[in-house]
Amino acid sequence: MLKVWGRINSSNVQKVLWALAELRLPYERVDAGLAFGVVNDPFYVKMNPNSRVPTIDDDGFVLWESNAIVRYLAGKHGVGSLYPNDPRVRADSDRWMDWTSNHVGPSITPVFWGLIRTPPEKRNMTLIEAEAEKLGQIFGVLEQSLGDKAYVAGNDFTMGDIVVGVFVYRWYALDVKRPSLPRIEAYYERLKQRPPYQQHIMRPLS
Ligand SMILES: N[C@@H](CCC(=O)N[C@@H](CS)C(=O)NCC(=O)O)C(=O)O
Repeated sequence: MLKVWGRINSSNVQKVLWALAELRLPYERVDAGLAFGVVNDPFYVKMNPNSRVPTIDDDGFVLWESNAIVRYLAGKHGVGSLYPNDPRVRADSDRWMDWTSNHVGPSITPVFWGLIRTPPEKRNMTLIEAEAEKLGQIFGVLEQSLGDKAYVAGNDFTMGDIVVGVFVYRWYALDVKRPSLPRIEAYYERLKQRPPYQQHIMRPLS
């Protein structure tokens, strides 16, 4: 059975768990990372020399990098749904995955760590507020692109929505100033209707 290593409060692990749930695939999960340790154990480093989560083992095929894992699972089990048949729609979906890594991730990480994993007296509020403001501008790009589409790559839910959706939840769950972005708000409401999103993503931040 497919095995996943990673703690459930990691955004990168959550992407994988959400994809597995959308695809209705059975799996076994092992807690790893931060307080759970494991990531520096020799057997783990052999699988994932970055000592990060998530890692999967699919019948002997070991893979790390959450976006690559989502693409792999979608390509193996979700052709025509999570993994669009049309190369252009697929590339569009894929592009939003890279967009989160290159644009959203670098700004949301210091905000998340500052507000959720740093005691109030040690928080660098100047940095947190500056990055939160940048996030408003970054999500403005998604707002414009959504137009009248229901999802990032069109009117169907695809793999790109999994990766973007994890960060949309975090952005709304963090206590920061946000500009009004009605298309993203409607998109977020749409995602909230999905049971796998409720189960794996809409969790208290920790
Ligand atoms: N680019 C990697 C990043 C992996 C990563 O940094 N994961 C974090 C959790 S979100 C981690 O392993 N942190 C250290 C730990 O949990 O011990 C991916 O997308 O899988």
